[in-house]
Amino acid sequence: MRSVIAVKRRDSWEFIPLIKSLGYDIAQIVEFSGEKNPKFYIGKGKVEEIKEMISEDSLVLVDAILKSSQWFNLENTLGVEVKDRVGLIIDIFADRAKSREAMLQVDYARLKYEIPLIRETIHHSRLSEHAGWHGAGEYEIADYYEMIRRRMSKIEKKLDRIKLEREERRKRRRKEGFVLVGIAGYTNAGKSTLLNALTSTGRITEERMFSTLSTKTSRLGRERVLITDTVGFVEGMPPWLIRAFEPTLEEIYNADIILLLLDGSDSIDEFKRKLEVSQNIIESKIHGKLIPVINKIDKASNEELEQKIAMLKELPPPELISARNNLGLSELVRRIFKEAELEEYSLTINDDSLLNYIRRYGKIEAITYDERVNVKFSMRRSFYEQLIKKLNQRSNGKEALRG
Ligand SMILES: Nc1nc2c(ncn2[C@@H]2O[C@H](COP(=O)(O)OP(=O)(O)OP(=O)(O)O)[C@@H](O)[C@H]2O)c(=O)[nH]1
Ligand SMILES: [Mg+2]
Repeated sequence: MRSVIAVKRRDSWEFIPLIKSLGYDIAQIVEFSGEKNPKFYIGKGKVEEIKEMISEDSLVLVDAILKSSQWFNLENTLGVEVKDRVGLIIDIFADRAKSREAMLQVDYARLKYEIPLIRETIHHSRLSEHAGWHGAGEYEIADYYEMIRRRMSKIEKKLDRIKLEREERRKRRRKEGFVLVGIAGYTNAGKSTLLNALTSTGRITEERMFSTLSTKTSRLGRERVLITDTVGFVEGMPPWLIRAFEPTLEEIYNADIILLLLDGSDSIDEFKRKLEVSQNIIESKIHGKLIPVINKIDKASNEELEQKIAMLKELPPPELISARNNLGLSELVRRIFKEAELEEYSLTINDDSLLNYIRRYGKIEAITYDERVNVKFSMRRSFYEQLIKKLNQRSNGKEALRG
């Protein structure tokens, strides 16, 4: 086990749980406040302090997004491996990646992360100031750099293909009358728990960050509603890292309805910060309707909840739920139906092909037969309008008795 020195921003509580979620033991914690020194990011005194602590196998994790020159200067001065917040997040993703797509995305992110660091190393090894990238010489590094570029473009192609497949699938599902719902939210908000509660699938949920990396889509009972759970958000993901996960996030961007899940048990400040981070990621990207959902209301006082609701005033009214305790879920489902214009209808028909249409694009709630067929069903409004058109074409409207 590596001995980890966590160099943490004084006001951040999230960095330590992120490190622990990788199973690392933290040997030392050093605190800093803000960017102090352009050369190292942290102040020179802090660098000296850390130097005193390190042993040969130390890993120094810095709670910042470092410039490649700062990363280089830190590694060079400390003589051990240094990673910043982005490097740490990529390690966590790598640890969790299970599906082929997630693994490709993580590989891509890691290469993208390493490129500027390697470039920096090449630059310095030309000036012969540094032993090279992980001990390699200048030419080896240049070869490695080339190899990385080639690998990245290969992965890009594969990811593009997956993206296309996803697009096709979404199109197909919409054509079949499905409403696509995406659950978006900060890591650990309870997204997978909500998907499980709504669709009774066995999604892994854990009290740790980033238990989910790949997407999972499940059907809401027998309804024409598909719900997708995906990777959570975290502060300090640079735009290129978010882009690496784009095919996954597109399930949210392109959903008809986006549930923005918020953790109601967070402190007011945390709630606000996570709301801002999540909104920044989805803002201007989503096309569908947004429903804010405050989860874990079992762990929040009414007074605090009111303050949190007030923070959402620019957004549509929120639903309050506890995914784990099954609170507020039927109201949430009703709201999804409403936003999706999934409505209940009753019709009397005497044409099999119309009944097949209803079966195919809607959900039959009840059906009785006398001379004709009386059917109660739910369906998206646009599909219902198509149905009425067909019905009128067939019977000049005489047979239609709307309920
Ligand atoms: N008290 C309480 N805990 C909840 C509730 N919903 C979820 N949790 C807990 O919150 C933790 C995280 O839940 P997940 O469903 O894994 O969260 P997630 O958003 O999928 O997290 P990532 O996949 O890591 O992004 C788990 O320990 C859940 O049991 C709730 O309504 N109340
Ligand atoms: Mg999850």
